[in-house]
Amino acid sequence: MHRRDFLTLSTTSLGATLLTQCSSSRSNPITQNASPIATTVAAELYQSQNGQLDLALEARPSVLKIGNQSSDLLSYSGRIPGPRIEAKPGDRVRLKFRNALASPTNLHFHGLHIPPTRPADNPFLRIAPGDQTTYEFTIPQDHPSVTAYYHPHLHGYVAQQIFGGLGGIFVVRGALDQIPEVQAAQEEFLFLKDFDLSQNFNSRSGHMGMQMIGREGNVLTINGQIAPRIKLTKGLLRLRIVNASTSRFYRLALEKHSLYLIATDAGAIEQPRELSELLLSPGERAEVLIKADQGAGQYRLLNLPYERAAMGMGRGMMGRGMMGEPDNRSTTNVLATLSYEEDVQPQALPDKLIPVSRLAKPSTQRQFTMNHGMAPGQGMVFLINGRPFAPDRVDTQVKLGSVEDWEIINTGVMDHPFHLHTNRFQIIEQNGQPVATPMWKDTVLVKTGESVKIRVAFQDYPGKTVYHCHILDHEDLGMMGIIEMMA
Ligand SMILES: [Cu+2]
Repeated sequence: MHRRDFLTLSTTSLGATLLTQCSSSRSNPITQNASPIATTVAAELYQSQNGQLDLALEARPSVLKIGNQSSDLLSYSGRIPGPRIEAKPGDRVRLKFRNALASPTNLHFHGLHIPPTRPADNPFLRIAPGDQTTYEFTIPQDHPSVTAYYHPHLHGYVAQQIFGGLGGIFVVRGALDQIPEVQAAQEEFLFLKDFDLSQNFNSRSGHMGMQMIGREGNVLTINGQIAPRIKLTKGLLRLRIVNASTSRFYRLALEKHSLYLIATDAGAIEQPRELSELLLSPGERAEVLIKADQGAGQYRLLNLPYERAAMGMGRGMMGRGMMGEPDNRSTTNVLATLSYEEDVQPQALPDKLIPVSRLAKPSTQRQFTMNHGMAPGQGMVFLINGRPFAPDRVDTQVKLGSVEDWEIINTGVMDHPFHLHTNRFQIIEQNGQPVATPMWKDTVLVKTGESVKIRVAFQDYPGKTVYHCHILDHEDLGMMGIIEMMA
């Protein structure tokens, strides 16, 4: 029962048989972008020492190689993905940030429960080209273990800057990392990002049609590499996966292996759940364990087809397909190859993970309807409750300490992943059906024509922040609202 609830929520409800079908089906050719070039390379790592983490980060234009092709990209300190940042509850983080881009920018710490105000996670901060600022915050003592994601968040520039390459992983280590079976696993990070290397940088924003559907690139990477090989030296693999793409969805499956989900965006679940596939929309993260129990061999990590717009919509009205872009709708891609040899012995899964507390009954119910419309002189705009984003308007006021239920309804023709900053939430209902498995999320996919009810406890931090669609072209085109948390 619980398992079924979960599967309908986080996957496209297709069974394990799909794996063999898509490997052999002619209408679903598997494309491999290039021959595998390397094993995964860990991103440069900044770890806290004695409760303090000091680092400098610069957003800058960079010529970097993706596969064999050098390209004009954007990076944090010359790296794609940006340096991996790791801290622990109680740590003080001080991040000196410089903007060497040609456009204004800022940083959002997606998945961290820290103040939404300056100098922490303020999405309204505008750092002009050439300027610098210091971000400074403390990871709360009770912060969960998470795989968080830092990226630019200045309205109007987000999609282009993320599509250019900006983004990195921010890990908070804690109780989940100390579970013996999890600790004994081989840990790998998968930072999923698509690129358009075919044109010069400034023309890559795509025509308006691509922005409407949400721009996608035809080069798929993991940690900046095309089809990397991951060699297992242990019998249990822990994958910490971030969808860091601007718009692309990933529907992941590993040949012959189940994925055992252990954590969603904003924390661990209570016990591992077996999945045949995992759907991640932009901004979502997940952690899965994989048992090396299928015999020595090579197994492909696949990205299965997924349609994120109502039938025909992407091809006709929005101009996708006219671009000649390979898309997710009919193609299975090989994202990586996992391999292990005979001497790798399967290791046990943990029985129990971390309790997920049930939130109190809500004092307030709200509805948020996501749709799109035409605005005079602007063309298509993306709307929440009929309004596009306005920087000077507070859309939603909540009281700190209260619990609220939000029903998010998608009446448009495209899927929209809904993200709330600062406070994580639980999914209570999907299309009117209760969701029995408690899990912590900060981004939830609301498919076209569907509705999701989430429950949020507003904790700790007063101030203004935002909620928005995490297809970042949609966010830039207006699908964002301002929330003020009142002390
Ligand atoms: Cu959207």
